[in-house]
Amino acid sequence: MYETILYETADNVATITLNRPNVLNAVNDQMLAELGDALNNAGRDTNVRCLVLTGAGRAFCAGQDLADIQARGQAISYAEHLRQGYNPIIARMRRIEKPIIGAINGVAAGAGMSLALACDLRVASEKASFIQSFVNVGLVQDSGSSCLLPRLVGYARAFDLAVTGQKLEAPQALTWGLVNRVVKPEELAEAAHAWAVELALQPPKAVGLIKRAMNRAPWLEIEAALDYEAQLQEIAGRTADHREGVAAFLEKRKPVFQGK
Ligand code: T3D
Repeated sequence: MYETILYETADNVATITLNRPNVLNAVNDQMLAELGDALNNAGRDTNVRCLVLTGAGRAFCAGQDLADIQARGQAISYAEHLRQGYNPIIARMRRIEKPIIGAINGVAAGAGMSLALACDLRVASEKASFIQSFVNVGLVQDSGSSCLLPRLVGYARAFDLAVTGQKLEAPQALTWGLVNRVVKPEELAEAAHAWAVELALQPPKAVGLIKRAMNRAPWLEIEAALDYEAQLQEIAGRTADHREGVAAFLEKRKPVFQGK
């Protein structure tokens, strides 16, 4: 049983809800532990083919709980806190071979924005916004923002957001390619779930390998990227789902992918 998050599964989709609404779902150590555990569960569960990450109440996530920072003082180093707490979660989100949709229901600030960026896809409420709040409290970007944000919006926009700590509203985030879709607040949960169900019907192995390839390819020379694609295609090409996809096409019917 979790106390700081909710974890629900339906229709081959696991929905994780950050659930400390009184503090805009600010992240404390218990939430880090529970989120890590939930991601591991979703990763292991073969019935889960897609994840949705969202927030309870009016915010997605306000980043690290600043009251906790003040209370802990210098008792733990910032580097260790990140290495033990946030970094494994962001790495897990990027490595888990299932799509993660961020359903961004409100403000995503600091490490909360990093969590949103670590999703594969983002659908945002019209009320959502994004803030690289780190600089506003005299800190630097962490939890992957320095890496993930420029890849989504380009260096100049990412740098501007990072050094000013200004709010990026959902419509602008859509124009910049930071979110895929913007919907009315009351439609967000259903839109995210419907999208996740759609993705869950895709061949899971192929989807997972696509995520693996797209995580790695940006750091490779073209020859290495081509070879990596060939390696992954060898794996995908041996799946029953590949044979089902080809058969369904030739028989003019919809494929049913079993994840095998
Ligand atoms: O080692 C390490 O852990 C380092 C890691 C650092 C990672 C980080 O994430 S650093 C950045 C931390 N986050 C922030 O600096 C954001 C702080 N919050 C805000 O700037 C604002 O709350 C928002 C812009 C996100 C939203 O503003 P607004 O006006 O809509 O709401 P509010 O009134 O400021 O907040 C509502 C309540 O949530 C309020 O509590 P109250 O007065 O009703 O009792 C506020 O204190 C609380 N809250 C919001 N964010 C946090 C928080 N409490 C603790 N920590 C927060 N991050």
